[in-house]
Amino acid sequence: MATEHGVHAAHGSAAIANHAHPLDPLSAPEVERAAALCRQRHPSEQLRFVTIALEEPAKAAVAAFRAGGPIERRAAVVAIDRADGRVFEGRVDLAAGAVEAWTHRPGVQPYPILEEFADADRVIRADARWQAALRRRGVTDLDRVQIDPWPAGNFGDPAEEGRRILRGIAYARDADDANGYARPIEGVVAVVDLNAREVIRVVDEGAAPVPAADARYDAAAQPRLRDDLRPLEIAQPEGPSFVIEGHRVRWQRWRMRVSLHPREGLVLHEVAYEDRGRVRPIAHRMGLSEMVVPYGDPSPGQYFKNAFDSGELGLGRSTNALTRGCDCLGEIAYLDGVVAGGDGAARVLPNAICIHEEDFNILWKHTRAAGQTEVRRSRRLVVSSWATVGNYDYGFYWYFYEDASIECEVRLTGIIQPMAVGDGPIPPTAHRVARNVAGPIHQHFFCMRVDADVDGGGNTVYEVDTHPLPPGPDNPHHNAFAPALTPIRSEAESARTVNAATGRHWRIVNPSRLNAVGEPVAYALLPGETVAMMAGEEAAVARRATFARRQLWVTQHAPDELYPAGTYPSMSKGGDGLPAFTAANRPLEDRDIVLWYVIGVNHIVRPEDFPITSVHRAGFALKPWGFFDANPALDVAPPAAACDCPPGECVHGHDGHEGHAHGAAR
Ligand SMILES: [Cu+2]
Repeated sequence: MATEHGVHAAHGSAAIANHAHPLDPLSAPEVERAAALCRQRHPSEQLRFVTIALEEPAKAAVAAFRAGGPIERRAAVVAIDRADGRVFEGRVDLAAGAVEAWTHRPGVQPYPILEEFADADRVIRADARWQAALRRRGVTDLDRVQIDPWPAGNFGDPAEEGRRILRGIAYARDADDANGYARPIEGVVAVVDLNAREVIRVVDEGAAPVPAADARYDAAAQPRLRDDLRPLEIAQPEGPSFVIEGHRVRWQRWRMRVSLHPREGLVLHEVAYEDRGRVRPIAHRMGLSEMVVPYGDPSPGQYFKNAFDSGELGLGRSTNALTRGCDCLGEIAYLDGVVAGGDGAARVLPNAICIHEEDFNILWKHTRAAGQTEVRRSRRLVVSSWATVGNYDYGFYWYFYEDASIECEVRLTGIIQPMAVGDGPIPPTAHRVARNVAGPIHQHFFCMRVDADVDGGGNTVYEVDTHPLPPGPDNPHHNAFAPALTPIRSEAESARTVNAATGRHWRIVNPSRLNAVGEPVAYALLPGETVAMMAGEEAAVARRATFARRQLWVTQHAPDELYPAGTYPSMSKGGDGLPAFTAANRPLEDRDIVLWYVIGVNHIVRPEDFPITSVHRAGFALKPWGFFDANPALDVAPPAAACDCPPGECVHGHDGHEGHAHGAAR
């Protein structure tokens, strides 16, 4: 795609070929070539593909490419032979046309493919026990019932051991376009074996009245819509200020690569900032590595709800096609995503990633005296994507600012996971939102993986706590306080918690490079809203999502350590991922290190969350901390467009700018 302003987004292999880079995601032809080669290697009629993704080349190979070396293109494949349920991992050299490895992985369950969801839906609907349980609750229009497949978790049930399990829960609907989550059918859970393609058990306990109200949120269902807003238009008559070449994005001093991973969703690579002609790296790779939503209600229809939306469901493949003017406002460029269907055919996800600029109020300002104001508008580059996973919709946003700071923000909206309740008192683990509908309490955890590369070379993470200093001759007025920096020396020390009382944050320091005041350059990781995991230590989810029991982990970089709950969290017993990575207790000082920061949201459900919940935002920031010698945004130009300051008082640059006529320009 090329807009009239010469901004290019990578659509299809031609654009990729023009800007080929070892970190480009697989193109549609590459996905299909990998699938075809795997089929030759494993010629089963029922071979299905879970993921076909770029096997990211080692950092040394990327550096060699930059120095003029060859480009490597390999696919990492996860496949399941549905004839016998065996899982395979493949490694395909796309240039050589060779399957270099094809490994049977017993005892793991990759996330289901869409065909399996369809199978589960079919066998549940046909099951007489399930039909009877619904009829007992007064649900008779079974064709209209919506069935949501839930990851099974692992609760130690011997009947589920070694099987490929999903739990189907059901919702009554009066129309095909009804709110699918308004009328939960409580206490009926169909347990499906996806390999056997059969319902192995129907849980039927804890019944409650099926809510009657359809709780619609679409515009057509509202009695009256507001009509008191006048148009607000965002115009960039000369086009946006960023340039996209293939997957590379440049905006002012920022440099990065942007792509969609079939499992992780939005991923950024080679994030760097140009400082006086030198491109200084900040992170090799940043993105969401896992998430989990543990529910806190113990009832039979709820206790198992612990969705790992990335590793158990696939965020990339769940990514929305975004719409200009609705999802994204202004001068927008989109990048497509490419994922593999179960049959190995490439599915192009159009408009998967939105890239645009936003005015973001004031960057900096000072008024010396009346009429002597220096003020700069803040402009930010926004890179975002949205995924819908069942009832919830999640936005993943990265903001890049002109003062070299970065913010990561997750946006949560969609519909709460509902629970049907009677008219009497309900337990404290759920909150009533409407007649016979409650929202069980739950938490959302997002583990953001930051493969740090602060100014290149080795980095060290310091924990920074600010404390009062002891009173004494050096502190006679008892007012002194100062930060204390503690290095995180090894992985045994690396599972950290936030601490509001000491204003705790972390600094990623490059000990080999000094700034103008003689201190090592650094970026700080500043926590935002987060919370501890509430599930008890012995809870299945606490063992499987150990990452969410802390807010920061640091590990030494290893190319195969990407997922904090392990590569295959579905039905895992726990222990994979960060607990296993950090058990090696590798040293962390002046090394190639990875930070895993966990955003946590405690969701005590409100009536206002129903029938749809407005966006809630949570995130963290990366801020230069002595990375520069002074504020790097001094050279941001004053507002050029017409401003309203009185004649003679406006000191911010209108030299030569036509149209800046002191309030006369509108
Ligand atoms: Cu929630």
